[in-house]
Parts: sequence; C-alpha cells; structure tokens
Amino acid sequence: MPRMMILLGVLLALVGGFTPASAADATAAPRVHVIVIDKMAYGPMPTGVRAGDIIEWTNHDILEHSATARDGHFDIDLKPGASGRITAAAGAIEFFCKFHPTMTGTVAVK
Ligand SMILES: [Cu+2]
Repeated sequence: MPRMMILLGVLLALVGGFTPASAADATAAPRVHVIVIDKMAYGPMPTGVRAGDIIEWTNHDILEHSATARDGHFDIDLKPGASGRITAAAGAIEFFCKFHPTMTGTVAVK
C-alpha cells in the first residue's frame, strides 16, 4: 500500500509538473493584438499584452493614418485598408497619428 501511495504521488507530481509547463508554453507564444483604426480614432487598446507579442494596426478608415511612436521607435504609414505591425517591448507604448495628432493611444506591455 505505501508503494501504491508513492506511485500515485509520483504520477500526480508528473501530471502537476506537465500541466503548468504546457500552460506556460501557451501563454509564452507571441499573440497578435489588433488595434482597429476607424472614423479618425484608434479602437480599444488591447490589454494583457506581454513583451514579445505583436501589436498590429489596421486602418479601416477612408483616410490615411499612421502609428507613430512618441519615442521615435516606429513610424508606420497606414493607407486605407493597410496594416502594420511591431513586436512589443515591456513598458508603455505611446503612439499618435502624425497626420492627425489628436489621435493618440497607449498600450501597456508587461
Ligand atoms: Cu490619422
């Protein structure tokens, strides 16, 4: 009986060990967070963004816009229907539209 308990303990440890590992792998895979631009505005800011994830801007408007970093790290021109991507680094990503500077957004990246 004690042997059985040990075996059971080992099995549980293995299962317990594998479950978090696979869950960690799933969350570690880069995810794509889309910010839709429409009617002269950036759509809702994505939440839960992690370093290494992709942030994508998609322009659904009839005007050209941009996703331009405040710190100059990126400057993506987005003609109507166009998309552009960056890989997120940890911190606050602040951006605006260089054609319409009242359009602004900030994404928090962990
Ligand atoms: Cu714009």
